[in-house]
Amino acid sequence: MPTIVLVGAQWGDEGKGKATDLLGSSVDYVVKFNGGNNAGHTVVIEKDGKREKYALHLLPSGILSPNCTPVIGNGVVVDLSVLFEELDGLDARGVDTGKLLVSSNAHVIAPYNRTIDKVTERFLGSRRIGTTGRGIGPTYADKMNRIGIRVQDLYDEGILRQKVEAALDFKNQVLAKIYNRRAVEVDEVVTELLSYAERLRPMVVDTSLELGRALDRGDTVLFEAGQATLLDVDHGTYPYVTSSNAVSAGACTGSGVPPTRIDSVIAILKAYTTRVGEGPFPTELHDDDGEFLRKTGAEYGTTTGRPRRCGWLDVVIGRYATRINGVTDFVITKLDVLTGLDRVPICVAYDVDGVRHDEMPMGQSDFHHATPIYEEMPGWWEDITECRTFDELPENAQKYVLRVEELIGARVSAIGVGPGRDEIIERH
Ligand code: 2SA
Ligand code: GDP
Ligand code: MG
Repeated sequence: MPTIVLVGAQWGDEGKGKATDLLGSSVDYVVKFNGGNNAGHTVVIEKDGKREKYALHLLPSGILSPNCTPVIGNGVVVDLSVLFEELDGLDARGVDTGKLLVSSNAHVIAPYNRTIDKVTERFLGSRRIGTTGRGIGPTYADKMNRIGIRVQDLYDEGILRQKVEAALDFKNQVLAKIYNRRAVEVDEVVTELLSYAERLRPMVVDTSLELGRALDRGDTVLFEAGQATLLDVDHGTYPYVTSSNAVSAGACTGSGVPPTRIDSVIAILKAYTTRVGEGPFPTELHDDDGEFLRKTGAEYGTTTGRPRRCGWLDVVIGRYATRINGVTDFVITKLDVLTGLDRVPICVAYDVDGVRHDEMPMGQSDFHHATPIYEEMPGWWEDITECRTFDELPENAQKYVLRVEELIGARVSAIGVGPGRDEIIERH
């Protein structure tokens, strides 16, 4: 398949980084098309018999594959200090980062937007979103308000200054009057942004044109989503979402590659559910089972270290992800984490005020008090991390996967049984 979009099916941290890394070795380009350094993708690679862990935030996970060109598309918001920090970190570990391309249309996270993200969350108190505090929302808000700073603006100091002035005109009043903060100096911001320009210059291209030409040549392109379906600003649990389009359609707007050129969509589905930040979560567990999933699955934020909220698998969400993303294949990850449970519940529908809902309720308030209706599957106790074929899995683990496949309505073509690159079962 020349073009594949890879998305998260739930609330993120499904293991997209590992899946992208796996596919990265067989594609020519990996494109990040949404979000920024709010993402945290962990990739575990075996090197000289030792396990090495990489946590990627802003860079596409494909950067770890030597033959692949990583691309930051126009839909991404770029914190330039983080970009160079991450590049330096990888360079120091011997990863070749020289192929990275950055869209001239991508927006830049200005330092004041990090401040605004953090103070807004504090100001909201109990109504906070639980953002990562990286300035993502305010930067996308500036983009939509048409007062954003783009990568190309760094190459015209006059324009850059005008844009920073326009953005700060209003923000300084908000910072002073509402948040009781000192005004941000235009000069300070312009100087900081210009300090990155020279190092960035060789990476800056028209990435839509580059990708269009690559596809004309017959090259293969993988689009890697940050965050996930239920964190999508249009299709997620608004307002408890991120500020970008994390569903498969976002790959087109976020890269300039049209829908007619997309061939397949792979969704990554964790064998249970997690969420970081605030917002509704029908299958959330506040008991020993929840603690078991958090401990066994090491469910702590890759970017912020926050403990992730944990719960059973919800296939109402799985089916929703199939429909919204047009999923052609699923990868179920972290099946190994469910080993050792007597029974494994799957949420198959919701009860909302005595009414059964097989689909996501139309209204957000209904979703907030949806009670899961569970179907219980028998558990397994055997260690499955060494399994490499479906048939090697214990019978009950096979049954779990087959039942999930049936309920979500799309094929499960791979199953993760551990964090390592090779800890995967492919089904042909
Ligand atoms: P933001 O910062 O504006 O995008 O936050 C808005 C909501 O989106 C959620 N969000 C995430 N959820 C899961 N994983 C993310 N990445 C990191 C990870 C998170 C971390 O891989 O673990 O380290 O805490 C991510 N990024 C954004 C966020 O929790 C808000 O609910
Ligand atoms: P992403 O944001 O979707 O890329 O996911 P994260 O990297 O934030 O979180 C997924 C975590 O699960 C990482 O620590 C991965 O190393 C780990 N992981 C991925 N697949 C598997 C798997 O099949 N089993 C186990 N035990 N861990 C996995
Ligand atoms: Mg993550």
